[in-house]
Amino acid sequence: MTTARWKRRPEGSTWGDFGPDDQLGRLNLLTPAKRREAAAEVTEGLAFGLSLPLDFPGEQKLNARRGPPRLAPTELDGQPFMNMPLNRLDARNTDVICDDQVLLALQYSTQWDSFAHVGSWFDADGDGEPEKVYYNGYRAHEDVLGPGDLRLASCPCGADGRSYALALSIANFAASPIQGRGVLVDLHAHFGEARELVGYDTLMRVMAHDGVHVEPGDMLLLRTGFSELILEMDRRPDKARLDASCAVLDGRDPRLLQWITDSGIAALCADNYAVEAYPAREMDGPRPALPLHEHCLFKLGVPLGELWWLGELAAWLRAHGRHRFMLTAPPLRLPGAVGSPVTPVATV
Ligand code: UVW
Repeated sequence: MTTARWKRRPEGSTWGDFGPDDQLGRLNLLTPAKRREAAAEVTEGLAFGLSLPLDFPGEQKLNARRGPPRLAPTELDGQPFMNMPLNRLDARNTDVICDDQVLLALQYSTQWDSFAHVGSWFDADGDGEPEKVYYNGYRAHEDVLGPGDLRLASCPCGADGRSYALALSIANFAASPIQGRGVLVDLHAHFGEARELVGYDTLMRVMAHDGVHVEPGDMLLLRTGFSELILEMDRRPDKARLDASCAVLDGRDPRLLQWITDSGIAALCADNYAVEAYPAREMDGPRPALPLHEHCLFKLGVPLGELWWLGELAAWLRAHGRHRFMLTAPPLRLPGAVGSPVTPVATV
């Protein structure tokens, strides 16, 4: 198969399988039938919020590029609208108004990664030269724009914009909202706070022990205990301790990556920093720094959720001998954005 965008697709990828212009990847498996299966998991009517407060982890230590949210009032004519009596506009007004804005690194806390988050150098047009491409062959500088790209001036962000994903933006995951069946694997229950590099064998052993079954179109959630540690640290993260704590997937394990392909999961989420160990295990030669990100975001079209808060849900599921629930987790419908905070809700 070839499309207008690519002649070659990466080995093991799903490019084109969901259509030549697909931007949803495995989220296409969140069908009405799948949502009915998810709804059948709702027997108690209990809802669990799966987000950290968005000013956690705190400081700028987990990722030096991403700072905590900065709130400020909106302003008009130099007047900040915080506790603003509207009688300043009209003496008869009795209202008092607060109205704010935020500078927010979209992947600072509980988040989704879109397929525009991680691409790769790959020879998609088959001319022997690799180019920078993303899922389904969408192109850097043409479909995913950054500072200096000429198309920025004519895109919906306008002349002041400095980045904009014309394709593969996170807004797609809100327009076709992420909702389906979630399945939780509780790695923390097996490893506690010990740093454990989880490959295929370990994941299969834990799932078999706990009787967890995953079907195509399910969204897989991994509880490692990492975001519980973050909460304990109360916005003063101890990076060295976090780096040495809790289970994390081994993105360099080819059998694990193949299982992600074969299982048909629609999304992969964890309560830790990057789902996979970062830095990944050393390996010679050209290779992705983030192999699981490459496999999921670039090749398969499987969104990654990170820094989710799963402690309470995991405790309830364990106490009730369950693993499945309905998961509703649309990101912000923010056109052009690469990532997004999310307030996922699990309903049991
Ligand atoms: C890393 O940066 C390691 O992961 P992410 O960007 O997905 O948080």
